[in-house]
Amino acid sequence: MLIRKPSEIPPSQITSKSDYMNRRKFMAGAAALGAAALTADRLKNIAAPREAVHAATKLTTVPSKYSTTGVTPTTFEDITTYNNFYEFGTGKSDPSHNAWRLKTNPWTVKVDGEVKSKKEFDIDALMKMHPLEERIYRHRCVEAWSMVIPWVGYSLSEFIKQCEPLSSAKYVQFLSFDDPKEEPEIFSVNLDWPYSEGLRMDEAMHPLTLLTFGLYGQTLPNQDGAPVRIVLPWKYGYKSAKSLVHIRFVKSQPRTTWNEASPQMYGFYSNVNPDVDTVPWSQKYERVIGAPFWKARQATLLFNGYGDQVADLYKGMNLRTNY
Ligand SMILES: Nc1nc2c(c(=O)[nH]1)N[C@H]1C(S)=C(S)[C@@H](COP(=O)(O)O)O[C@H]1N2
Ligand SMILES: [Mo]
Repeated sequence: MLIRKPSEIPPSQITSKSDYMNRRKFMAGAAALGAAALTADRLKNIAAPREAVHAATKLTTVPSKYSTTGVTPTTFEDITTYNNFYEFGTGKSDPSHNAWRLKTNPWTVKVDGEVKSKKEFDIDALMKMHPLEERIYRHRCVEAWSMVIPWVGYSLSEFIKQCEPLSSAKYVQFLSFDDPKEEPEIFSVNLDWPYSEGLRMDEAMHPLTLLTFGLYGQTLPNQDGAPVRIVLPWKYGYKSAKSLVHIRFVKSQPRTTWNEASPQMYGFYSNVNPDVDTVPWSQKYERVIGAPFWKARQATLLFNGYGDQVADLYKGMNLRTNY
């Protein structure tokens, strides 16, 4: 893990004012006492020997036909220090400072709902269920910035088969770990925890939907959602829930965190679409993290460029009303 002094954080990684303004309203007016405790805690965290806590493990991968070619991955540094993981604070560098507290071993993922029988999967068993692939995907946040990330994982569909869902399962719900003992910053964010996301069954079964265990050939850094998360390259980043502990197969559309917080802004589908603005953000362009300024502004692509593979999922649907 990286340890950096605040002075070493380049300006590009400091939360821009608009990012801050737009999500600020979800922050509770934390009581002064709580805020002070949090600051003291943060100072403690900066002093902690993080490498000792989370030594990354190298992962063996096979190439994948689903990997995006012709794109240069964002640096490991940017991918692991410019994060959204509100359980560890809302600043872009907060997760890299705070997520060392998360204990990722032992770890189990519980599966229930509309399945033949309830199951629990140990993280080591999960990682061995199918050969791990390297999948280079474009990653697009609703805050109109983008990265290219070499993830490691396998298609979620492989896992879903092992879960033996019933025909009554129409949606899949993903729930993240939430425990203030390991995520004290969670208290300062006024969202309905645990973080919840959901997909229609056919979206979850799509081969591009990745059950993700690593990036850059090693286990996920905590701030990127260790030890297991979802990655969906054609949707805004918030659909990709991190640090999963519970997967439910359900009959109807599950609650999703950002939709619940602001339904006008964040729809259930959240497919990347340059023509549907996420008021107050325009989605016409994106800012490429780490790119020189003359290349940093890039036109947004419908389905983030994955239309050839995923457009069929939405055939006949109005993408404006089903945003
Ligand atoms: N549990 C949880 N999952 C989450 C989030 C979060 O705050 N909590 N943020 C989401 C958002 S907005 C984005 S853009 C991606 C960021 O993933 P990254 O930090 O690995 O780039 O994670 C998503 N998954
Ligand atoms: Mo995001």
